[in-house]
Amino acid sequence: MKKTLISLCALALGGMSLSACGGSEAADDGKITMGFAQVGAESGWRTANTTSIQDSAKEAGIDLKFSDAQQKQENQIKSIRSYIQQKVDVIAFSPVVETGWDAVLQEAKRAKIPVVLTDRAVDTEDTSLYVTFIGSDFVEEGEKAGQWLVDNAEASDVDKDGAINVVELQGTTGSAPAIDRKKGFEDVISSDSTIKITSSQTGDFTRDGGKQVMEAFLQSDPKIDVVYAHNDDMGLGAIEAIKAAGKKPGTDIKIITVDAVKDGMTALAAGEINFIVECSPLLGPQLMDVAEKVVAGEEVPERIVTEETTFTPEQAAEALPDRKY
Ligand code: GZL
Ligand code: ZN
Repeated sequence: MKKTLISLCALALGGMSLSACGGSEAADDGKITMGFAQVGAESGWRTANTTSIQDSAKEAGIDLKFSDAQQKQENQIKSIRSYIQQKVDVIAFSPVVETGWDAVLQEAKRAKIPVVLTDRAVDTEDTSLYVTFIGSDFVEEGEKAGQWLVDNAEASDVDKDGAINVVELQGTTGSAPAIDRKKGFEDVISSDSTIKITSSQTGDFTRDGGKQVMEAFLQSDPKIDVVYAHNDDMGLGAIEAIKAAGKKPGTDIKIITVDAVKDGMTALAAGEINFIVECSPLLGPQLMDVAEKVVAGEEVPERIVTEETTFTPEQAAEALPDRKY
């Protein structure tokens, strides 16, 4: 289903400049003004995502207003409200959690400002509240992680007790990636009864969070075979905790993560991580392309899925030299 929110508005104005149609008064020079409400700067992935958005806006000649919510939903809502006040041409954001957005998105709709979701989705009945969602399929990312473990089960039972005990470092509670990466992983490993998730807790997508939770797991769970971390940063924190406990990450305890940012890929190439599922942060170019189309009243698909792959240690060593982030 195509969405042409702005085209109806443009038609109603008979081709008058969009600025009279909820567009920005700030940039009457025909430049598009975008308000972007970012989650925070919690991980290597997030900072690469921010760079991609800022660089792409510059490239496209789009006037970008940018805010960092320090991973707090109320800060993102405040930013979106301020963009509505400023009458920007288009609002884009990565919802830190899936729920609690309907009110502010209704306000944007009433102000006739189109909203583009990037990276993470919202859980709402009313899909007229946003024009499109550009981002990865997180369930598929979890499935890819689970499939690697099913395919490498034997070698992953490092204590050879016939049971593969997995501890899970979850992303931010209530976020789409945390919910969906868990779901995809569990769906796939349920096909192998020897694989069990024995402990699971959120590390909030941060390195420190992963380290602290892993320290607790190591104290309470002597038979850990595998760590499944919802992002590289928590996996890297877990590596610090595993080393401090006198164990070899990647050998005594296998590690699977998601993202494939430079630090994660470096640990993978060194054999401290065993498998990484890529989640591309480079959403900037597609976001700017969609913004131009939406403001011009052109149709855009309601879902744009990011292309991404997976990496073994050998593939990481090969890919590292020309990784952009
Ligand atoms: C995924 C993104 C997640 C990354 C984390 O698209 O929302 O948030 O996997 C980041 O590294 O913190
Ligand atoms: Zn075991």
